[in-house]
Amino acid sequence: MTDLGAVKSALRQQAIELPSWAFANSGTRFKVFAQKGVPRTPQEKIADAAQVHAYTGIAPSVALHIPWDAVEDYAALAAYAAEQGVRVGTINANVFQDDDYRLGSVTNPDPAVRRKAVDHLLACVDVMDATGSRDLKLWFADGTNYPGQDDIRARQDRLAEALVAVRDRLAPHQRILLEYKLFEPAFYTTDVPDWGTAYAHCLKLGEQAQVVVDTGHHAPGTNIEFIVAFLLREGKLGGFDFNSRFYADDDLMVGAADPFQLFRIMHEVVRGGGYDPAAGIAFMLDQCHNIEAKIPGQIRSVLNAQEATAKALLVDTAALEAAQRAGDVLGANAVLMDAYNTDVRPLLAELRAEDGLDPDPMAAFARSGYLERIAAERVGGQQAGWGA
Ligand code: LRH
Ligand code: MN
Ligand code: MN
Repeated sequence: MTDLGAVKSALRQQAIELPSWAFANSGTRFKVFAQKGVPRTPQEKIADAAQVHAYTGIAPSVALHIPWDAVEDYAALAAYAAEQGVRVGTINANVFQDDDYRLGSVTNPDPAVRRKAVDHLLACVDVMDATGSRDLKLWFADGTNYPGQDDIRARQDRLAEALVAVRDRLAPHQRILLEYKLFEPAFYTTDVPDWGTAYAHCLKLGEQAQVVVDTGHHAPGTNIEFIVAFLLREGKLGGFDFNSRFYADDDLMVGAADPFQLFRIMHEVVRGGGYDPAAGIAFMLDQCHNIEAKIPGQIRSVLNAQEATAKALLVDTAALEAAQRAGDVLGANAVLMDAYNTDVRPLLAELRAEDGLDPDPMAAFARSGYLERIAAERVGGQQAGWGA
């Protein structure tokens, strides 16, 4: 039997970080569908993210992407976030949207381009100092498109050199979160294609470097929960970029494509002690809403993540371990499936009501009129990301 009171208090500790770029227009390489009222400034993105927190109660921070979210005064931006009831979280360094990076950023064969990329990473640490952020998330679009295009080994050397320079600039409480991705935009080699490569670099960098698992960045069929269990056990899991995929890096709403996979991942997180805030795991969303409304899309994702977490917390650990020890294959599987098949929506509605939130965040936000208000007030939205 699981203690429902303990499950509720664990759920109250949950903190999911929202990506600023989810609130602005983004799309595929074919079309960016503009939406009315999209944020024109980093401040407006933060204001929208604050809405998600206001209705869910579990999304207290916003990740920035620099220079998409460039401002003059980052301390002032952090103060603005606080006024809105949220805080600035992870700083994502963008070294993929400049013509100079055609052949890569930190692994580029040209030392001048590498210097420019590293300088930007170091500038992002300055931003962290101003915002009070703990984590610098590094994803490199670097790679090659054709066999022979560049030296695979030399590119690893250049990557390692850049990472050391960044690590040496970190304050003791700050971390590098290194994100891997199988392919895209590079189609032959990618310089950080998988968790093994990220792990090997982080191991050399030491305690201040950990791996980020973006759930859309693997080959089809990859067992992501195994990677999570392994990295947690090694103390090298830094965080997640949650999103859903059917095919490649689709960036769909969390829990939309495969809620069972999300549950299995959260089960391994709980099992490995990663749900304890002391473990320092950053639970971030990384998605783009191409056709659906952005703020409700983020609310839906947060709620899906919360449901998967509730189910993971409901697993009857004692019964599961007993069945596993007894070699009871069907019994062990049944314990896990019992938790997954529990409808946790009434429990979560009750939790929200107890905490003074509306039990139905989607409906409450829709009723609030916020979307209509920003559509009227904000004219001329900006594009974040791929189309920018
Ligand atoms: C790369 C990625 C990475 C970027 C974000 C915009 O596909 O997942 O996290 O920062 O998308
Ligand atoms: Mn990502
Ligand atoms: Mn991605």
